[in-house]
Amino acid sequence: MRYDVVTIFPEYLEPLKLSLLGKAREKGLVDLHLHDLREYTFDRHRTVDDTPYGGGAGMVMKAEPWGLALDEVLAASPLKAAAEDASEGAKSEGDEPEADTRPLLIVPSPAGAVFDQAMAYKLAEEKHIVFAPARYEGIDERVLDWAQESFRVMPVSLGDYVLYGGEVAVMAMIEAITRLIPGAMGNPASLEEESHTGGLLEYPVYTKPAVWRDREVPEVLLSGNHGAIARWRRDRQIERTLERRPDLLEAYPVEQWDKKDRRFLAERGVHFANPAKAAQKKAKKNPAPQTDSVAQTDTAQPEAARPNTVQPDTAQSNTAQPNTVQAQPES
Ligand code: 6GU
Repeated sequence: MRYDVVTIFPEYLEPLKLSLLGKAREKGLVDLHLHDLREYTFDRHRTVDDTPYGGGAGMVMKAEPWGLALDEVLAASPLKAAAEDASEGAKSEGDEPEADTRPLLIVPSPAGAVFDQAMAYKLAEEKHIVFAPARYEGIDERVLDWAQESFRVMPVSLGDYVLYGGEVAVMAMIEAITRLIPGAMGNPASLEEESHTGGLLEYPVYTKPAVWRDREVPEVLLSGNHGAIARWRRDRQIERTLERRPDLLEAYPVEQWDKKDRRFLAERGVHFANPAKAAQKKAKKNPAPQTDSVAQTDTAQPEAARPNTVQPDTAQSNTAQPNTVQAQPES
């Protein structure tokens, strides 16, 4: 994976080069190139911003420096060579549909699609990602229009709050993406168990000593009973998710709750509407034919209701639909 970042604060991202990407960089899995936007200005003050046409508060980033910087990044793209090879091959072999060899241009913006683990997994499959973090009120819109000819342009937000600029968002994204590149993690098994991968939050962890400030490690973890430990951890995951992120519980694919999960949730006032039984009940109560009732149940979970599984869809990953779990304690 090659990352390019064009920014007026390259020194901000410098630490990523040194430590954060550590192993992945040593192994040659990632390659980070930082570009100072001011290098693409030619006036004495190295001006990158100007007042907005139409008036209003704040400043807008000028198009010229961005255009020149992105030209240079494009010329160095590893995908460029791939594109040239492909077009030569196509000439001789005929009508193969050409793959999109444009690099991805991520434009951090609070107005973008929200970044999540599913998106990170998808982005980890890319070969070249270019980041264009803006300061001030944003970049002259014509840059983004023009960039679509040569890049797949993707506005991405870190969440529903506003930062001074996109640099911190770029750092967060690079970290989240890099650790998902095959070979980048010391112990890939830890990816399978962590929060947001399986759709539930992670269980709590403990290490030695067994007693610390009068607090004991939960007994089951010392029992050596692997089945009991797995069950205890699963219960803690469900408990935590219910408490902190009920939205995730609702998006969890119903068919993945086992009997013990359901019992655990029922004890906490969370019940599942069994679509088949609900339909039966309804039919008994009201013998008139209900042609559409079955179709409306949740027996057939759409793919889109699984944002946290391993095959995410970058473009539209936030289409989780509530299913039959009601994450509300009974009163
Ligand atoms: Cl990506 N940029 C800025 N400036 N603010 C944000 C953000 C990005 N994500 C959340 N807030």
